[in-house]
Parts: sequence; structure tokens; C-alpha cells
Amino acid sequence: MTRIRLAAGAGLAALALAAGSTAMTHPKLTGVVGPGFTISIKNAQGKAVKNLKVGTYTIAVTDKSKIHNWVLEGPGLGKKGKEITSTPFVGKKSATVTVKKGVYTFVCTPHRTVPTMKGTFKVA
Ligand SMILES: [Cu+2]
Repeated sequence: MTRIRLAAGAGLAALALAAGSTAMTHPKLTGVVGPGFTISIKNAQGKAVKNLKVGTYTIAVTDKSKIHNWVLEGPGLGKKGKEITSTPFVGKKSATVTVKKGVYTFVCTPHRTVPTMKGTFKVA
């Protein structure tokens, strides 16, 4: 009896660990904005993101300027989009974002009319 209970307990612990590790393994993307008038998003291989699969990603943004922000706009992210770093903020911040089918725009909103401060990728 004791042995069975122990085994069941170990099984639950293993399940909990598995669930925890699943939550931690979203594909990672890297965003950078600044110090000049540039913004980017790259995949784990260091290539510019042009296409993504529907799903949940962790986006780690490095914001190198207090005059820029890093915002993702697109389906499911609301009218203002998901602001990962704000304009005065300088440093690193991460956010977990779920993307749906459609076109997403990563942009520095104060400079959205500057072509180098905006880009798009497709999610399918
Ligand atoms: Cu800017």
C-alpha cells in the first residue's frame, strides 16, 4: 500500500515537472530597438523573422534608447498592441505573446512614419 502511494506521488511530481517545463519552452524571439532609428525581431538562429507559426512565443527585447519603444501590433493584441518596452525605458524586458493567423507589425510607435522603425511578419 505504502509503495503504491509513493509511486502515485512520484507520478504526480513527474507530471507537474512536465507541465512546468512545457510552460518554459516557448520559442524565443529577440527584439532590439535603438540606439539609432532601427528596430528588429530575430529568431533563435539570429535571422530576421518574416514568417511564424501560430503559437506562443517569448520575446526578449533590448531597448537601447529612451526615445524609442518596442511594440507588437496585430490580431489579438488590442488596439494599442503589446508594448514590451516603453519609450523612456532602457534595458531588457521579456513578454510572452500568443500570435494568431495574420500580419503583425513590430514598431516604435513615436517613429512609426520612419521606415526603419517598423517591420512586419506573417503568422500562418
Ligand atoms: Cu523610435
